[in-house]
Amino acid sequence: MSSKHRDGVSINLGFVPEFDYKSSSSQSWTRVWTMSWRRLSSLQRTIIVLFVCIVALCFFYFHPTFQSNGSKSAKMVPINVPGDNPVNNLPHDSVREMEIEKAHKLEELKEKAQKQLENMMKQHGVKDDVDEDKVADEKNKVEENNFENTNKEKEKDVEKKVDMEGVKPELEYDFFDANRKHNDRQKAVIEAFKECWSAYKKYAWGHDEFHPVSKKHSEWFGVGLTIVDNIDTTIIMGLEEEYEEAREFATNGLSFDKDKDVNLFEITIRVLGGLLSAYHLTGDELFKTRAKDLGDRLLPCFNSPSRVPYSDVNLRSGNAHAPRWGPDSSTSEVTTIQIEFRDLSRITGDPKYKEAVDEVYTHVHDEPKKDGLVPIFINAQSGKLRNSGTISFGARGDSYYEYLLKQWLQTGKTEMKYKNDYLEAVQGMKTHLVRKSEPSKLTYIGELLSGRNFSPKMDHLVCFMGGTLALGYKNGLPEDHLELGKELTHTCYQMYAKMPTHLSPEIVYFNQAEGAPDDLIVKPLDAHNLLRPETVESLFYLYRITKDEKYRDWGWKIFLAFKKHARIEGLGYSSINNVKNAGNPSFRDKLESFFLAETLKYLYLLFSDDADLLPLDQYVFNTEGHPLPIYKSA
Ligand code: DMJ
Repeated sequence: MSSKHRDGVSINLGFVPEFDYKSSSSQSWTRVWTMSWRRLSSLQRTIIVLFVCIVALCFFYFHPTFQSNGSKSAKMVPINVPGDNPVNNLPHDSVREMEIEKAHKLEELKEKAQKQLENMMKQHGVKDDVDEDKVADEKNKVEENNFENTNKEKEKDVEKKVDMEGVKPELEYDFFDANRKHNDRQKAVIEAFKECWSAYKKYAWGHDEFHPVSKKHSEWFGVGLTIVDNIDTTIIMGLEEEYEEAREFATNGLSFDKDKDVNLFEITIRVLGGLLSAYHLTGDELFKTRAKDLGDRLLPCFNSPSRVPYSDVNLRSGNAHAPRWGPDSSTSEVTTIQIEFRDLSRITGDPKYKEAVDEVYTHVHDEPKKDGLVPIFINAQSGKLRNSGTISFGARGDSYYEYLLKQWLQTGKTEMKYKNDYLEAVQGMKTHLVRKSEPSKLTYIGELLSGRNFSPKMDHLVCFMGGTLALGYKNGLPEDHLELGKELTHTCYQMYAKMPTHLSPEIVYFNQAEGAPDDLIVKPLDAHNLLRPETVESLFYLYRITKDEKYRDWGWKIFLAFKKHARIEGLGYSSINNVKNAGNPSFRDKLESFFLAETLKYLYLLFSDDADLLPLDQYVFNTEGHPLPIYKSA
């Protein structure tokens, strides 16, 4: 059987004509036809059969023998006007009954033919595109659909992009605008940055760290750390020449294909964070590509039995392991990579980075805690927090708390689990760790040794918390957070002001005994200063949030103290050994990359009068001072 339909008309003959070659008068003619027929493809055969059928049908239909009134009145028979009922459209004349019957028959034939055609096409694997018009129609339709779909996809992409990247303030701010104004304090900070940069460039370019006294360099990760950690600093300060140098290094000098064990946390916050920030501030795909390459090389850290990451990984082999000094990872380290990995997922569209760090967060979230407070060690094998570990807002604990708040902010305040954990931790901190010193009643955050015994020790690292509390308040958390943030920042400033150099030691102990002459006790081994940023970071937040000028003045005094005691003319800045000895603080011969990436950056931002420069409702700074966009959702 064969049929063909065109323009909605289907005709069926009820049989498939057979070529009766055996009874043919000419055997050779038959053979030729048979062979020719066999050589045809299924499609060709189908078309021929259809053609024959339609000719036959026309013959039956239009031949006078088959006409009711002897005329070619077939035109009176409604033939499949789509959507019409043929019976309703018949003429009212004497042949109506016959016409009706014929119409019904034709309808039946049409349906039958249609089914047969479909079956046949299925059999031959032919789609109903044998009709060229239909093919063209279908093609147009497909193209139209594709066009529409592509547009829809594009629209979706735009939506996705907006959703993925959140607001895009970076594109609205021209960092290299020649008309950007800098006040005197900002100019002084820029000068300090440029001095460090040019000395590093001269003596250590492409190496991780610079030693300004010996004019030597050293490697940590082997990735030009000081450059990558500071691409965004050059952008934010509007230093186009330095930015171009950094970009050139990122283009031609930077490689992560290194047989080097790196610390997951450190390289994430400094290098991955630096690249992500550079990408957001410039939109330059190069930084995204580099960030993705690094992110991929760090992922093996998460292949631990508990999914809590190992602390270290070899960049080339992907071999991940616990630190050399012990079986545990630091709690703050495994919980201070989430902002960067989430951002990497957003910009690449690949959820694997976010998923890896989310799992870690969820795991730590589910672990038992002391009123929201965590011990500073966690085992990557078992995933257990070490309960006998110290509880601290300083080394190895600090940024766990910082990233609870900042993840809530980064996700557009949509993920309440972060906020709730943060609120619980602040409450736990107030209950167990916040005390006042004697005699001046300075508010500070101590530690719980072995998770139990209070120690009045506070690392300079803890000084981030004043700013974090203020940032929480700015985002709707209770006002007493701001008050506590102010008190803590005042204490941190006193850690500078009370020292002969006006620079803070690395660690202080607060006096608890009534009647003692001084609030601060500094042990000889804790008297060094690494040019750390936490206090000026808090000053930056507190100034932005309260607009109280005293925070700028404190920041300026700190900057001047750095300049006086940590500067080596023409070579930039070095960490120092003894903040208690103003006559001879002695250089440690090291420029930490965070001095430029955080300390100077936060000072520059603290002194800035430009309200459009990195607004806090559009950017969240990672723990290394790299601004990343706030999204509208998780
Ligand atoms: C930086 O790398 C980061 O601020 C980190 O959170 C703590 N240590 C240094 C600065 O002190």
